[in-house]
Amino acid sequence: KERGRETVKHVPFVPSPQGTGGEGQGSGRGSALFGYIGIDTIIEQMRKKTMKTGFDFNIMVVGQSGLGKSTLVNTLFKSQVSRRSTSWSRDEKIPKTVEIKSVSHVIEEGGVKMKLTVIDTPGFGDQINNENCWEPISKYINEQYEKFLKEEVNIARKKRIPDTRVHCCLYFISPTGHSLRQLDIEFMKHLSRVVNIIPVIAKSDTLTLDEKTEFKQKVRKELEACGIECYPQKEFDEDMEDKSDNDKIREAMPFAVVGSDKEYQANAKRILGRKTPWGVVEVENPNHCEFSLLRDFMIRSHLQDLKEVTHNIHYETYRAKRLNDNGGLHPISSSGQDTQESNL
Ligand SMILES: Nc1nc2c(ncn2[C@@H]2O[C@H](COP(=O)(O)OP(=O)(O)OP(=O)(O)O)[C@@H](O)[C@H]2O)c(=O)[nH]1
Ligand SMILES: [Mg+2]
Repeated sequence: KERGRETVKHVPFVPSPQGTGGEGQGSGRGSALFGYIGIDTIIEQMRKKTMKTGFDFNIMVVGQSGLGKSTLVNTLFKSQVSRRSTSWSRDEKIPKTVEIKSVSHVIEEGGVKMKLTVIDTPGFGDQINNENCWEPISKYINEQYEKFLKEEVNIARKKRIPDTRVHCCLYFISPTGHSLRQLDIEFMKHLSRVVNIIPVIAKSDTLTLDEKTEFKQKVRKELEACGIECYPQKEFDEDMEDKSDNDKIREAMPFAVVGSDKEYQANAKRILGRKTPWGVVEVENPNHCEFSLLRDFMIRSHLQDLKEVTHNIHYETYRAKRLNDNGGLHPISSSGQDTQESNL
């Protein structure tokens, strides 16, 4: 148990993962040659602040009706965060235009509160003529940047600007096994520069293993041929470590996912799955599908980065352009010329 201790010089505490306690640490134990300063407590300080304030995460789902968007979001966050359209009456007409609906929930885990907003886009790609159906979505995304900018350039701005900007857009590709449709390409072409797009292959339990591998490869090639860069974008890798981590993700994209909100019993454990005549597809089993890869990547390793890229790249691009044109914006007070302060 004590292995590795003998070389520890200045690593006096490990923040408790349970989110409790934390007091009285940072002193004493294992001091360095000239004594412990306590720089590393910044992590603990930040943790406490985040625990107090919580954070926003806004995720948008786009894809044709019935591809399992609502189901997947519910699977990701293990709850009924996204309403299933089955609650709509059967004879309700297909909406004429792309509607944008957002639902917010506060989810808490280990004392950390996340205000999750799921932005659904029913009607996308459901028309006979789907030309330009990316437009209302692009408009919505830009409106959120505009809202944020308006707050930011206010002379008396809020200490914490409400963040409604879309941090992540999950794009659902139909599991055809053929190739991307024009609609998919158009959407990603127009939006990959304004928002972080993560493409996924929907309902991948409908593909055989070979079909899945082949389809994934094909999609990657097509995206490359069209010059579409999804998240994580190569140009924003910060160092070699980032690059090698992200290369692995880029090579594995688009994740072939399966969603479900039904629980089953497997080896004395409750699991989310889809029951078929030949067995249960276990959503979180990496041998069955890539749901857990997506979840680990999107939430457990890159959630903060998704927020940062949104703020530092996408929003910044919008902001620079907007302030350059200065169309419609009130002149900025001289003292507040540079408002480039991080709000993350
Ligand atoms: N085979 C399979 N079926 C799925 C999967 N995910 C969802 N479904 C089923 O597909 C149907 C549609 O799922 P939804 O989650 O409502 O799809 P949606 O994309 O939100 O549909 P709209 O809200 O109408 O745009 C439901 O019957 C789901 O049970 C999946 O991964 N594999
Ligand atoms: Mg839905």
